[in-house]
Amino acid sequence: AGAPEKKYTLFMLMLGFIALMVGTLFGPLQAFNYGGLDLYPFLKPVFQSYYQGLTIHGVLNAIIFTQLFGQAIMVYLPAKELGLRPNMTLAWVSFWMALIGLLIAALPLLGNAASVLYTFYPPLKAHWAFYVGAALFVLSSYVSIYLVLEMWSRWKRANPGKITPLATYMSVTFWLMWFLASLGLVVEALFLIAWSLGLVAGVDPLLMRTLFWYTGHPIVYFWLLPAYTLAYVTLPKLAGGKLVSDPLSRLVFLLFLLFSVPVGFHHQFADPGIAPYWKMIHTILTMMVAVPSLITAFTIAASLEVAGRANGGKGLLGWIGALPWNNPTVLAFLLGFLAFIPGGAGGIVNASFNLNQNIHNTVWIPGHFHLQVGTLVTMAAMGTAFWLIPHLTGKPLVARGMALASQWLWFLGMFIMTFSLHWMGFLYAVPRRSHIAGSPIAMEAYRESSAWMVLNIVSGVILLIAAILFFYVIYATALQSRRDPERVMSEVPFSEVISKPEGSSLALMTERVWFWFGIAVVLVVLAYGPVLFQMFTNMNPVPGQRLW
Ligand code: HAS
Repeated sequence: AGAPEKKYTLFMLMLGFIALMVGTLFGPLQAFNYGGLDLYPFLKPVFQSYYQGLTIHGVLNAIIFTQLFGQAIMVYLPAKELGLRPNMTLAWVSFWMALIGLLIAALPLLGNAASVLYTFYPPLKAHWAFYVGAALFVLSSYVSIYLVLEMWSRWKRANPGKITPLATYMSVTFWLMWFLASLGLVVEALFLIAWSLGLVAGVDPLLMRTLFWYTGHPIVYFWLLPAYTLAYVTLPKLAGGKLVSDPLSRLVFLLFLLFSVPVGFHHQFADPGIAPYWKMIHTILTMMVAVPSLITAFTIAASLEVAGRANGGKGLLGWIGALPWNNPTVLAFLLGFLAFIPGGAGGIVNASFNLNQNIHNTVWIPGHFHLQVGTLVTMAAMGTAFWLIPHLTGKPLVARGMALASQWLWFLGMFIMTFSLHWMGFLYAVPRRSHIAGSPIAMEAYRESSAWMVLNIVSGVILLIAAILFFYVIYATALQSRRDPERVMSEVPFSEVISKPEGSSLALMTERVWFWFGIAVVLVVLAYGPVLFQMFTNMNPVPGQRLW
């Protein structure tokens, strides 16, 4: 594999994909549940319940896979762009912390002692090993933050006055955003560990939920931004074109740094104990954080148009057909972004204080986030694996046709599933996270809407086939003995840009990263400070309910 950072990136990436594979296999079981088909009784005694399966599905896919993908991509891209090697000792420390944390958390998950879902709301109480393992896993990302900031400052010292190259800028703002965003989870973890070990008698559920959502919304941008980074810095080139504007792309990441965090109350519109005006402030800030995605829609679509026209596409829409749909990486991004349009629109419905009443805690919500993280983010990772694994190993992609089929099927399966979930949540208020066979309320809502819910079974089967094809392709690629450096990309396909950062006042303004980070901190203090102060001073601890 050559350079040591390649080996590190491959290990992080593959560990992430193993987590995704195990987590994904539980997906069809959730989909079948909403189709009225409960397969969990057949999995006993290995897996005990729908809730155990749902916890494994959510934790592995949404928390483990996404973070590992970020730790692979958002360290490797700046290293290649700057031509610098990260501190390899610390890079491996981060890998081992993630792996050991994952294994510690996996034991109670597999033993049904942590079936608390990926939101782990008290008073549900998991075994302490779950919280300790998860904390160690998350802390490994702090090492990644250091790796990137250290490379960046090394580059800055050698290049005084120059504008940070784009992928590195995206990576630096991404990791700073995550540092600020993760603090809620870190504080919550301290409470939960003490509580699960019996060191404190109880914890306050509202405070825990608030700390959780402090991190829980920006974490979705922590999942999203590696996909956006790849879309900005590699997709235009892979599609045969150029990125239209470097400064505008930087602005997007700066806006995410500013607005990702102070928005968490939009998950708590239905919670008592938070005054409505605070919820309204978070609604407005949430609308602000949609802006960088709207800019992304423009910049990526315009860059794709440049590519399509360079490939010979003519007329108003002819460039779309001229894009390389037969390149599995490009295909994955195109389909992922198409899904992101209704997903983003649904997000704006969720964020609208009053509309939220209609869809909160219904299956509309998993419909929303399977378009976002389940489709765009996952497809960006899958699509990138098709060139990145060959690039890292020197082994060419096998079964290209299967790679293409996996992406079409994944998109189709997610489309059918999310369509029916949105419909069912919106029109029939089918509750989310409900074991249909075990919940009379869910059963009643389900009966009214059963024709739609059957689509979930169809989608579960399609997604299972898509997953088998995808995992076959990547493991067959990585594990083959044939190396053929001629047939793999030897360099990261960084895109050229049309509008450059040099001489741009916008680019100069965004370059003052620490100043903007300071503003982001101030915004968070204003949007959260008074409420958190009140919650900490009026704690109302409850003992909790052990689940094992
Ligand atoms: Fe969300 C709940 C609001 C984005 C994930 N969200 C969730 C949950 C998850 C999640 C996991 O305000 C459930 C948590 C739980 O378990 O309870 N979300 C938003 C808003 C956005 C948003 C306003 N969410 C995401 C992303 C996620 C994600 C991204 C994962 C990666 N979300 C909410 C709210 C809730 C919520 C409430 C709580 C609801 C409740 O009551 O519980 C925005 O950031 C969305 C902005 C996006 C856009 C779309 C732009 C379109 C683009 C595509 C361009 C297309 C191109 C294609 C270029 C405005 C960029 C060209 C193609 C060719 C072929 C030419």
